[in-house]
Amino acid sequence: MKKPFNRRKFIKNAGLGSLAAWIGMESVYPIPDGYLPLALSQNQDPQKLFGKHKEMRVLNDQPWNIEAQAHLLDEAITPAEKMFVRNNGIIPEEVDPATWTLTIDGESVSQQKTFSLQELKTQFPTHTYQLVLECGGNGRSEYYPPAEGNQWTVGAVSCAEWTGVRLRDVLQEVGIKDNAVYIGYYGKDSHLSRDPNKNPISRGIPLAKAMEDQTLLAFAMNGVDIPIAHGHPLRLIASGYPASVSGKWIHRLAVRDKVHDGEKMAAPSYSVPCEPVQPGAEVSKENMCIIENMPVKSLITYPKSGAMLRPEQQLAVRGHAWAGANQIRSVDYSIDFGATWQPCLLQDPVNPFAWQHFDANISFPKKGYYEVWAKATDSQGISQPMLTPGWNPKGYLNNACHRIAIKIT
Ligand SMILES: Nc1nc2c(c(=O)[nH]1)N[C@H]1C(S)=C(S)[C@@H](COP(=O)(O)O)O[C@H]1N2
Ligand SMILES: [Mo]
Repeated sequence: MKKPFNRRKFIKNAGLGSLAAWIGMESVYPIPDGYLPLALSQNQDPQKLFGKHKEMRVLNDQPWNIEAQAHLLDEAITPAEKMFVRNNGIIPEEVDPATWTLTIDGESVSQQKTFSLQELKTQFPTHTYQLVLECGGNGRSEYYPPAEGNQWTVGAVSCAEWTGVRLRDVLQEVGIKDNAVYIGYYGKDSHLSRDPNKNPISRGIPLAKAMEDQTLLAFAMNGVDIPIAHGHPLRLIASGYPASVSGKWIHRLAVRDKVHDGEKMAAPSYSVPCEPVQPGAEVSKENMCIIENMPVKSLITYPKSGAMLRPEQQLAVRGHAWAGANQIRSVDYSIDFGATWQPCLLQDPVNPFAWQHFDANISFPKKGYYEVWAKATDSQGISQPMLTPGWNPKGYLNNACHRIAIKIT
């Protein structure tokens, strides 16, 4: 029986590399070599479009939402090909760095000012930091009752090396009024409806966050121009907060005398119940609070889940840990579902808001099935929960322990 091509299901379930497997599985009629379902024609293929690794998982292509898998994030600095993509709208089609400008305006700016990209690059000192970007919805797929939206597993996180000028330096040069409390961004991406009067997203940060050393107007990533999918030619980077505040393709920043009221600032977007609620509860907008710092979290990036070893072999595991504004104090692992924990070796961060690397050599007592769990603890003594934490309507902030399966045979 020939099944109809279910594109959504395919997009949901398939890695980019498993097209052949999918065809073999679901199609009875032989498909000649050289044909591809239209959905994956050349200009729709994220490998070709954005240079993404073939094991990246497409969650949605309208707009593009693509996640990594834990084992793809093994490098200390995330390369562009393994960096998740989270778009709310359509990537800008015409981007010309030579004519790109950034305007600083808003009711709390002393005097509106516009910079060319070249002026930004040459009038202010340049800084480079390794900075974690994690989508507020990373881990959403674990919540029950389920939350609508991209069903991110663990791969909506990255730590790349970002280069740019400090937002603080630019704001100080422009001048802001005493009543300034918030900075809102505007990007050049289009709303899915293509309505030019609508923004797909226009979020922002409190002034104190804007003034931090590591809050950048970035023009380079990993030593080269930012890839188009990640905000070329200019991007706000405010690590530690949900990555939705790190506006891509920015051409305007508004200095606000109130909490910015752009698209997706209002609850329920990027907000959680101010007080914990029972799973499935309805929460009114007045009882939702905007997410600020992301919680403590870690990821085992080696080995890939499903590794097999012989009893005499030791397993070298490693990964990264991060905690919003805090440093990581320790990472522990468990091979007995959290009954006992052993410390991992932990490295210091290269700079604030960079993820920290951990590793451990693990011996297993006997043959059989194991899970290796990792649990990070931050500088305030707060650890990751072992189960999915506080349910919330949009499925944000799941920082439950990551785990991989191991077989000793
Ligand atoms: N202009 C603009 N900026 C944006 C977005 C967007 O859709 N448009 N998505 C935000 C969200 S929700 C996230 S998680 C990050 C994703 O960054 P990345 O695609 O570079 O990984 O970008 C943020 N900045
Ligand atoms: Mo996000």
